[in-house]
Amino acid sequence: MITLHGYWRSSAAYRVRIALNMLQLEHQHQSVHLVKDGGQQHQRQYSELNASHLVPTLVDGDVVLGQSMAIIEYLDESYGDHLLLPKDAMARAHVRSVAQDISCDVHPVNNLRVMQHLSAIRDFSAGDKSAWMCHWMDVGFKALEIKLADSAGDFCFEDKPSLADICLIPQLYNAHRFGLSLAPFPIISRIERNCLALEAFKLAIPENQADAS
Ligand SMILES: N[C@@H](CCC(=O)N[C@@H](CS)C(=O)NCC(=O)O)C(=O)O
Repeated sequence: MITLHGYWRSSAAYRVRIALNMLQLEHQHQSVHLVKDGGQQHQRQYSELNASHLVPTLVDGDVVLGQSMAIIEYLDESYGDHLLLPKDAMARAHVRSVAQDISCDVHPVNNLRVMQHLSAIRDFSAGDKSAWMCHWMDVGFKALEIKLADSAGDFCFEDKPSLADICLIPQLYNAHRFGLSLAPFPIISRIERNCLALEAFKLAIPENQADAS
């Protein structure tokens, strides 16, 4: 049985949940509460699985894997026959390019540990944190809206959901959570509506997870 160690509000874990659902893989969840007890990601039980102290971690038999993008590609290649990433090298590179606009350029600067460090060294208030996060999401979405004008249909790439959509939707969840207006992003908003109409995406919504509080 595949086990996903994650947290309901983790956008990186949210990506993997969508992928597991799209691939229709039987799996179970193990909650790692990122705030309780000083952050369970720092406890030995979990850090022995993931030396980075970050969720998610996937356990599939002998395979123990961190990093959501690596996990999703592993699942897709092992079980999905390239359902989530195109077989064609150029098309695959374009999907990865959009996915990495979010996973490499937006998400890391808004991570919990970055926010905690800013609070520690600069006395960031809750309002400062929201403004910081919205700034980086806005920068990322502005670029994405332009890129997607060339590629999007119902989804980021034509009419088939891919790794790009899997990264976009959790980032949009954070945008709503922290109050970023999506009005300037009609293409992104259309893709969001289409993704959230799909069962695989609906099941993965943070509030639908057992550890949601
Ligand atoms: N690049 C990693 C990022 C993982 C990551 O940043 N996870 C966050 C939650 S979305 C986390 O565990 N944060 C805990 C912390 O900052 O202490 C991935 O894609 O898996």
